[in-house]
Amino acid sequence: MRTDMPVTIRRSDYAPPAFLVDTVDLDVHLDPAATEVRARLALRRNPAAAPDAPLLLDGDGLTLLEARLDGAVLAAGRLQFGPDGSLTIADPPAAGLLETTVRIAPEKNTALSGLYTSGGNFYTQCEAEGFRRITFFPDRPDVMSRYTVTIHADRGLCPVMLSNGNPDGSGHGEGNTHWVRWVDPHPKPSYLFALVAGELVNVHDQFVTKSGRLVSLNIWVRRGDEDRCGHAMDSLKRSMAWDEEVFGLEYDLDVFNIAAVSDFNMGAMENKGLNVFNTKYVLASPESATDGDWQGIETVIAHEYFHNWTGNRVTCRDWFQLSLKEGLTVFRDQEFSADMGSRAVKRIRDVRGLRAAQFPEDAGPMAHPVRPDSYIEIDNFYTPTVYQKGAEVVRLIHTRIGPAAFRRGMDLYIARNDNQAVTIEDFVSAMQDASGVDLSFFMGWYDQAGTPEVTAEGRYDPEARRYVLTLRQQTPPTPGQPEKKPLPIPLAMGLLGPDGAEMPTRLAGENAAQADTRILILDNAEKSFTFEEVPAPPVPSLLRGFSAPVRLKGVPRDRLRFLAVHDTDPFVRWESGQQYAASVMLEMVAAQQRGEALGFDPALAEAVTNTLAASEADPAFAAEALVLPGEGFLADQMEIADPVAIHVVRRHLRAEIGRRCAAALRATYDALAESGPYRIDGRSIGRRALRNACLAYLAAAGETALAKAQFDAATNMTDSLAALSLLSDTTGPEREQALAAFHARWRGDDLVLDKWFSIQAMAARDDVIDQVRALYAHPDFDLKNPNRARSLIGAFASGNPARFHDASGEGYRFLADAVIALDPINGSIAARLVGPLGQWRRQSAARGALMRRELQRVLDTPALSKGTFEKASKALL
Ligand code: B3K
Ligand code: ZN
Repeated sequence: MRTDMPVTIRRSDYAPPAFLVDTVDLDVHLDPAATEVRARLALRRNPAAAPDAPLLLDGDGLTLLEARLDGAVLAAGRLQFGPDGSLTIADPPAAGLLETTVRIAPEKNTALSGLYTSGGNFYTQCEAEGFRRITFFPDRPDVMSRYTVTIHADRGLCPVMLSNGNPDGSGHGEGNTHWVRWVDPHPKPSYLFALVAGELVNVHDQFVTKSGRLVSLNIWVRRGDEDRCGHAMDSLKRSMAWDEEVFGLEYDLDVFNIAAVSDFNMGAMENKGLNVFNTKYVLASPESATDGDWQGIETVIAHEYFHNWTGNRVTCRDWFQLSLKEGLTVFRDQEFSADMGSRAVKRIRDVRGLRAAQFPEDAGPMAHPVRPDSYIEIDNFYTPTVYQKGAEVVRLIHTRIGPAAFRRGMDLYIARNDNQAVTIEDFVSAMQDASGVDLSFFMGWYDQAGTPEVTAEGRYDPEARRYVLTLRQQTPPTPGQPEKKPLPIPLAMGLLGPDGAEMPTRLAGENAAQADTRILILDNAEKSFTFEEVPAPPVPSLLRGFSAPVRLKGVPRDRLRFLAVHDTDPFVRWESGQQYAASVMLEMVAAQQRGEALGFDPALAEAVTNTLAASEADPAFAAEALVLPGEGFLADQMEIADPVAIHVVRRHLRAEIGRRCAAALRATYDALAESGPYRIDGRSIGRRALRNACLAYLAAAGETALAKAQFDAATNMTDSLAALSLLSDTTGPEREQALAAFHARWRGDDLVLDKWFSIQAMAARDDVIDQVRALYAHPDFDLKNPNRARSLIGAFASGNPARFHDASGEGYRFLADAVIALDPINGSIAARLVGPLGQWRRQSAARGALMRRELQRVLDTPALSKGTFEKASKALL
């Protein structure tokens, strides 16, 4: 158990920095065991801060070799070291030049925060608080400085040396060393600092901005990976063009570098002019990457590029404002991907993702507002709530004020706040001022946690030809927020006639009817809307396009069936089908719990047949519609989840549908067989998704041989992996043959090997826990590599609910063992893995007790990182 109690940081305690740093001059002498960093900081007192505030420089694990102030060595008496590694300088002048030299050991840095080595090369990760692991500095985003960075290293060890900004000279040094200088003309917070050096090769291209700036684009990878960068480069160029066209935002340096690294804590990082990427989001070839991987690359490349304006030029005042950059940038990358492919399918996927990750978070022990009030470890708040729900809140504003006003609001936001560190209020007020719409009430979405539940009730008066729609909202309590206020909920909606046709709508008091979707604003606990001149009893279609991150409850099944067929909005058609299936499945789960036989609702088979018959028009949409609601989605609808019963029901239905619809499934499967070269356009991706959805049903009905045949013949990773994951659920010899063949073929490719681990961790077999333990001891398993750790531990705990929640508690024990082993190596990844154990309140009493026992065991571990401490202790509250 930790003996010191980690400090809680509160938003209400914000105080401006005591000192500002106008310029930073770094000299970095790279050495894996002993790197020296000399920093020259031009400091001055911040006129906005208290005049006697101390000069505190953050630091973490630094060995100070020397400190000088305006050229004079600082005596030891003026240096005070804090228990956290920080440095306070006594009697600071109002302004001065502070020079420090520190020593660090990149090769010992397994946390992958600060400067570290991977495969002999050097990389950095500074967001949120990694810069303090490189040099002493006021490491907070509201200190923005201009950086000049000179890197020195052995020529053989580091032929390539990169940092932020533009290159500004290079030369020979002593012995076999050389140096390179980089100057970033734009002021930036320390979290955007980056340095990459080592043996790297670049794939080069260029882009001319709309005002004529020639930008050199480079993707830096290990030799041998050059031929897998084409899609990333193409995505980058499309992102640059899109941001100019849609938001008028142009790139602002002469070079844009991306470096790919295989040891990386998350997806990618938007460092100014030098993005660092997990190889997972750069490298792709048809043989080795799935369609999902291709789409992920496009999204992440765009996301990091878009941060150049939303995040870098306009940054966050403090880490509570994280969603200011993340929610907005996710919104921007979602819009970009929607424009690149099918908007409807993109929306469906985003909503699926939000519900799979954010809804449970909002209903669990770590529930927090999009703008949190407090944290122990900020790393724990890079969450689906800050990112995905944050993007939904930006979308609400977009829906409320319309696209034209939103664009004016973005222009105003950037014009007012360029080169500044600002708050969420600054964003909302720009949107308000540009639109003339009062958005003060919308701030509630940033400050209140929990998912609002919305219900609707309609009454039709045939005499008066009037329809009254009453909407109600209510948000369940979350930790620390027992009372909830109503929020402004924009509800996109329409009315359908009995024939399924869209009816024009006219609200009481309006002069003219509106032909299509309109927005109602539910801004009270309850509000009624009266529609006039409604010729027949209407069917309301609500929450079109998922216009707000809420749970729409209580829509009767007959209406869901009607909407699934007739609605004009593709999202509502998909959603209604899913909600219908979910309602049937939850009833079956209850039957299963009572020990009754599992029946079958023929409407589900009918829906599959109808979807297949109409699939030619939009195969990607059909594929989304065919997939039954996921196990996590169903669990999230239950007060007390029953992961095993849910799994049994879903499996039963898949097999049953596979049998009943076998002919149609097989016909579609055969018709979609691909001939010709592999293509990754939207239609080809949709066709593969639909074909693999058919295969999944057929395999569930026992057609293992078909899956094996596809596996053997596959020429792309999408088809190969789809077949392998179906085989991995089975027990026959084909399974072992396929897994062995896959391993033999791909053992030299880390990204593909991750998939091999994940598939086995997520398999629907009774002996999965034993297999997962065996894989943990496999020679190819490496706890130090975050991708590999996630591919086994994360995939099992989050992707295999029925086995993770095995009644024996073995799944929980495995997870806790892994967290305890990983915590001293990489506390950030360990803390992330704790999540699934925190959901104990939504499990049965028996499971809950086992989960709590493991959380307690984690918490009792000596010297636990503060991130893991925060996750485990909050989960136990
Ligand atoms: N800003 C980074 C995430 C940093 C996470 C630090 N624990 C990537 C992104 O959101 O673009
Ligand atoms: Zn981001």
